[in-house]
This record gives sequence, C-alpha cells and structure tokens, in this order.
Amino acid sequence: MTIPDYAEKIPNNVGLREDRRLQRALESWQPNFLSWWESMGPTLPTQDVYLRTAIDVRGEGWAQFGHVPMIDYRWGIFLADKNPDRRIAFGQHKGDPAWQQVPGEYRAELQRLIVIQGDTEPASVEQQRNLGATAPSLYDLRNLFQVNVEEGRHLWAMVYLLHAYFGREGREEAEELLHRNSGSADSPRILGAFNEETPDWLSFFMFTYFTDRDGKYQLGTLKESAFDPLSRTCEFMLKEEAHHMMVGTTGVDRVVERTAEVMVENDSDDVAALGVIPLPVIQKYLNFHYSVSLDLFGGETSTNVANYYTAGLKGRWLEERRKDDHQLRDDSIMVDALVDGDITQTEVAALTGLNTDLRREYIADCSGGVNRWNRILEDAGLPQRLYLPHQAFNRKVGAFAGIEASPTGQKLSTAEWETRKGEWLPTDTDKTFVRSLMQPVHERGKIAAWVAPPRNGINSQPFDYDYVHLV
Ligand code: BYC
Repeated sequence: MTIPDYAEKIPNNVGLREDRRLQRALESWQPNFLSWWESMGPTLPTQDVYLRTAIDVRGEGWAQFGHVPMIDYRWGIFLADKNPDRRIAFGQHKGDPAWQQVPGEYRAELQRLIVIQGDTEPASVEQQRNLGATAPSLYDLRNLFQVNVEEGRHLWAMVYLLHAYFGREGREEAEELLHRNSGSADSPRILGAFNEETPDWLSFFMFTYFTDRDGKYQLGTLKESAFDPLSRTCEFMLKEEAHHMMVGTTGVDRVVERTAEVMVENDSDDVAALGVIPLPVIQKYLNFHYSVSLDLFGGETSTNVANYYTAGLKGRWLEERRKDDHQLRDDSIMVDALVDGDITQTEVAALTGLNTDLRREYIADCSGGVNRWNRILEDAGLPQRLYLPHQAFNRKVGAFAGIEASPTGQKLSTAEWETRKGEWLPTDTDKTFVRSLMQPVHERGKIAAWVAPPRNGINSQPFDYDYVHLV
C-alpha cells in the first residue's frame, strides 16, 4: 500500500517519486493540461469554489472540502488499494492472477479502451465550459465546477495509465487527448454524444443524468478488467462519479418539481409564459439525451466487445455476481435487431451481445429516474407522465442507425420523420425558449424561478452557503 504523497507537484498514491522518468514525463504533461484547462475549461472567472478534493482513497481522505481557486485544484493520481490476491474473474484467463503489466498481445486493444475513456473526460468539460455564466444558483455553480474538476482528474487517471504502461505511443495519445476538442470540425472527440452541445442547464442536468450514467456503467465494466491498474483506477473514479449522477438526478427532480408547482398553482399545462419549462419540452430533452447516450454502448452486436471480454479486458456489470461460467462460449442472448426491415429481436452468441447486456443494465437504471420524476408529478396531483423513448428512436449507432422510429418504436419513413421529429426532439424554438430562462442567479441564497431549490446543501452546508466567490 503506497502512502499518498500530497506534497508532490502531482499528488498521487502510485509512488511517483520512486519512478523519476514517469514523474518527469507527467510533470511535462502537466503544463499542457493546465493550459488546456485555461483555454477550454470553465469560462466564468471565480476567486474560489467550495470543492471536494481527493487526497487519499480511504476514510475521509477522498473528500476534503474547502474553498479553492480552481486553477490551484490538486488534480491527483489515485488508484484504489491493491488486492495482491486478485484474480481474473472472466474470459479465457479466468482464475489467473490479475495483470500488473500489459500483455503484449492485448496492448493495442487496452490502449484503445483507455483512450476512448480518457477522451470523454475533457470533452465533457469543454461541453460545459460556458454554463457558469447562466447558473441558476451558487449551489448549482459549485456543483458544475465540482463535476468539471473531477472530470479533469479522471483525464489524469487515464493519462497516468497511458504514460506508465504504454511507452511512447501512450505519451502521444496523452497529448492527443488535449488536442481533440468537443464539436471541432477537424479533430472532434471520439464518441458522438461528446460532440453535442450542452448550452443550457436543462441539458446539463440531462447530460449528468443520462451520459454520466453511461460513464458509471462503462467504468463498472473496466473495473472488472484483468489489467489491475485500470481496474483500480476505475474503482476510485466510480466513487467520485456518484456525485455527478446526484447532480443529474436531483437537477431533473428540481426542474420537474418547479414546473409541477406552477402547473398546479395556475391550473394550466401551458406554463412557458410563466417562466418554467413545460413538461413536453422536458420530455424532448430527455428523449435527446437518452437516445444519444444509448449510442454510447456501441452496436447491439459487436465482435470488439466479444474480443474484449474473452481477452479479459472489459467485463460485465457486476461480473462476479453473475451466476454463469463467466466465459459464455456456448451461451446466447436475444438482442434488439432489424430483421427484414422490422424492429424486433434476434438470438446471437452471448459474447457478441455484450453491448446489449450492458445497455439493458443501463436502461433499467434510467427507468429509476423516470419513476422518481413521475412520483413528483403524481404527488402534485398531475396526470402527465414522463417516459423513456423506444431503443430504436433517434439512434445513430447500432442496429437502428439506418432507420427512423417514433418514441413508441413505430418505424417511420424519412419524410414522416422529418415532419414529426420536432414533436419529439428539441426544436430551435424550444432551445431558444430554454436559453431565454437561463438568466444567472449568482446571489447567495437565491435561485432562478424555473428550478426548485435543492433539499440538501453540500457537505451539510445550507443552500445559502457561500459556495462560490466570484471575481
Ligand atoms: N460514437 O463494435 P462497435 C464517461 C465506434 S462515458 C462514435 O459496435 P464497440 C463520461 C466504435 O469505436 C464512458 N463512434 O462498438 C460520461 C467502433 O470503431 P472501431 C466512456 C462509435 O467497440 C460523462 C465502431 O464504431 N467510456 O465516462 O463494441 C462525462 C463499431 O462499434 C460510437 C467508454 O466508452 C459512438 N457512440 O463499443 C464524462 C469505455 N460507438 O473500433 C465521462 C471504452 C461505437 O471499429 N469504450 N463507435 O474504429 C468502449 O468500451 C467501446 O469502445 C464502446 C464501443 C462501448 C464505446
């Protein structure tokens, strides 16, 4: 067990001081990271922010709270404690000791998975960079910045792996992670959802609910990896990820709650003119963020994922709780498919269906959010309900990428889709309306009129705490 070294330039619990070459390499990446943060990170100038900083992975150490100037945030490298007896839980190497080094034959695939994971982290910071200017409260502003600095730390986590285990190619990939940019025409981020805009706070709450939740599930599968340093990194990242999802879950809760309140007070569904977001617009934002996040799981069938699993690089969600042989050579699974042009299911080898397996776990989790938002509507005495659209709706990756479908899973002609898509996805008018509500409230204890205040503050502080000191 390595004692965390917080006095170092790069706080870490990986014994960086004992590996001078690696330390120097990472110290030379650090100024590039900081200049990326300055040019692509949050644009709202602040003096300091009430942030949680990880200084250890155990006890209280992973969550130290205090007012910190954001540029002085200590982005560190922290891996969960090593279990020296850990064994590979699945695939063809099942039962072997977990790997402390990268096996030559899996180097390219592992590097690819780490690069894809690493690419999403700075992408989300870029997507969210202008949101500070329209924050509905200092509490929300602080949460945005917390999410941003931790995504920065998660980038550090992947860059550490690239530098420590993948030689010159790894160092080059680490540079590329700072060169690609969300939405860039020349060098976009790798996965679709990370090139979309997050221009308003409803999008931010939907993103942290749906897209960060993909992060939870992908990290959950990488935590099972036979490559132990990746597993331990992801284990610790997941701990921080929980806060990001809390921001999304309670963010959407609070939007729905406020809309419901105004609907009841005015006995009307037509609440846009009253300064809150109508339920049909919330549904359209939900449809968009859910469908682009479904794409993040890759194709319904994939030989990539079969190979990852067999090699031991990427497992299943809660692999060790599954009651099967953890090799799946003879098993099959029903996956969603387009057969003779019809939206249906088909049976495939379990290994090639593993993206579907993970997507299903994710979908079940997402229903939990919809149920809680519907409870808010029910408790307000309203008959309206939110729902998750069909898996074939608005898909750009996988079995349904080539067709158009309604939120109820009806196949549509292109012409029909073009005519009707504005009923289901945010239109320019919807987006302009939502943006018009995004007037900043940067005054302590105050909140914008389109969202309810949170039930709890951060780290037992009240809602009206001075979470952020602006310049
Ligand atoms: N956009 O075989 P297929 C997070 C590519 S989020 C564009 O079906 P596979 C976070 C695919 O790369 C979690 N391209 O897919 C959240 C492949 O290309 P190649 C991020 C896509 O490989 C919020 C080809 O299409 N982590 O942490 O089975 C804030 C055929 O694909 C997309 C990971 O994703 C797409 N959506 O699975 C901050 C984990 N989907 O290889 C952070 C690492 C697929 O033929 N990544 N393609 O050139 C993976 O496990 C897998 O690469 C994927 C795709 C699940 C993404």
